[in-house]
Parts: sequence; structure tokens; C-alpha cells
Amino acid sequence: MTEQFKKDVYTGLNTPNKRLPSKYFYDKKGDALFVEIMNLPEYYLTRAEMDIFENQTDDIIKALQISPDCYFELIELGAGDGSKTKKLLQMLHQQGFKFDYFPVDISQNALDNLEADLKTELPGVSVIKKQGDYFEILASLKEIKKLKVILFLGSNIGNMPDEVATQFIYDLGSNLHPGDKLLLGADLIKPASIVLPAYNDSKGVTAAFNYNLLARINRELEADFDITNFRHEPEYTEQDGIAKSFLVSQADQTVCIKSIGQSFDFKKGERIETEVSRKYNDEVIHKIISETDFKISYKLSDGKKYFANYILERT
Ligand code: AVJ
Repeated sequence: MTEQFKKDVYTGLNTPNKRLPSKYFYDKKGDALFVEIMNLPEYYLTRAEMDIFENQTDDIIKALQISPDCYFELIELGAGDGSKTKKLLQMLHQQGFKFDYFPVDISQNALDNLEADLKTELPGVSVIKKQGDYFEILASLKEIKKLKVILFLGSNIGNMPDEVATQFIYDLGSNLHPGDKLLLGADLIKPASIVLPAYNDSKGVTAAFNYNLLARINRELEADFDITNFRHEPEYTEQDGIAKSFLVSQADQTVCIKSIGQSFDFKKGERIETEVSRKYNDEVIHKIISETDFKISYKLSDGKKYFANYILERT
């Protein structure tokens, strides 16, 4: 883990347009900050997707086209706290569907908490935790030729540039069989007046989430970033539909990262790109899916049309 972290920080800071991979936001501190973000009034994404899972649970189940007597595996990639999934699990259980729920996450801690929570809240649902890499786990599950429904929610896909997202969904398909389903959560393109505050909340939680990436490099790679010398800066235009977050150097400064054995110069105003959060419309989604072995079979969106869940079928 640390070796890969070192390598990624080294590569990212040695390119002319400095960047750091957003996946490193999520250490213990970052996980906690992200939970706070999901509860912020400005961060509409979680509530919008929750609206779909709460108010259109039946439609989701109908659109998945699974018959009540056919067993399936419900596999969630990046399960988190499972608050949205619970609505679906409850309804599936209530309607007598035969399934096991496989939450997949890199964090054993997140999985243990989710399991404990489901044990009390939905004792009738069978939960099989899978800790590790998404593709390794899917490859191991592919051997068992059971019908699969994959959940990839929260617009987590948005952290990937379109080519990477296309490859990711294609690779998911390689680990599935025809007829399997993928339920994909996607934040929709909307005006900057709504999107920007979601990445620049008034309490500064998103800024703290961004700064934690530097703090983590300080902690784990023995670096001496002075975090007060960087400022959180989000960017978004409705035109391209891509939100980005940066850390802007507030002065000419040099930072030493001991475990890499290198110093890095930052000019005043120079930016480190730390996250891409792509927003979607049907055209972008169709283009991505057309280059995979999936077809779009249904689309659900919330009352405000902020967010969509696409149901894709492996062809
Ligand atoms: C979890 C990747 C969907 O991009 O909106 C929240 C992460 N970053 N606030 C997003 C995030 C800043 C989030 N995703």
C-alpha cells in the first residue's frame, strides 16, 4: 500500500501539471470527513440518490427484471455505510426474493460496521462480506455461475476520466455473464450554482477533506507540507460538466517528502489537481456504454432531476 502510495505521489508531483490521485483521500480521517460531507446541506448527491432508493424502490426492482424464485447475488462495489442499499435490501426481502448481499470494500472496518448494522436492522438478509480489490473479487465470483446484480452507486464512476470509466465498465462486463445487471449511479450535469457549493461547502468540510490528502502525505511519507500554505479551490462549468478540485500554493515554497527522497517546488498560484468529479447526461452515458458489452435498459431519476440510476444489462 505505502509503496504504491509513494509511487503515485512521486509520479503525480513530477508531472508539469501536478496532480494527486483522489483515491488517497480515504484513510480513517478521510472516511470520517466523507461521511460529514454526505450530510452537508450543499452536498445534494447522496440525498438525491436516496430519494430514488426510497421512493422508487419498486421501480428499481421491476426494472432489474429478476423473478422472485430465481436466486441472485447482489454485489455492491464500495459499500460504504449502505444507507441507500438498505432500502433496496428491505424491499427485496419483504417481497420474498432469494439472494445474498455481497458488500465489497477495500476497508475491512467499513465492512464490519455495515455487517453489524445490518444484523440488527435487517436480520433476515444474508450478508457475505468481501474485502479487497473489486476485480479480484468479481473474478472469484465469476466461477459461480449465478445471476448477478452489481451496484456501483454514489457517482463514484465520476472520479474516472471517460476513457477510464469505459475501460472500467468493460472490465466489469468481462467478469459477468449475459443477463447480469449493473445499477450505476451518476450525478447529472446541472448549473454551477448547484454543483460548485457541493464542492465548496460553507463549513469548510470539503476543504478539510482536500487538505487531509497533504496531511496524509505528511503522516505516511514523512513530508513537511505546511497545509496553511495551500488553499482549496473547486472548479466547474456546466459547459463541460466536469467538477475538479485543486490545492493552490499560496506562496513560492519547497516541500520535502523524506520517504521519496525528493523536494518539490511550488510557485505561488500553482495548483495540484486532487479530484475529478464528472457529471453526466444521457449522451455521455450512451457514448461510454456503447463501447462496452452492456446495454442501457432503464433510467431512474430523483424528483429534482439531479441524479440518475441507470440499469445496464450485460449483453
Ligand atoms: C464519492 C467520488 C462521488 O466526487 O462527489 C465529495 C467525493 N469529493 N466531495 C464526489 C467527494 C468531494 C465524491 N465521490
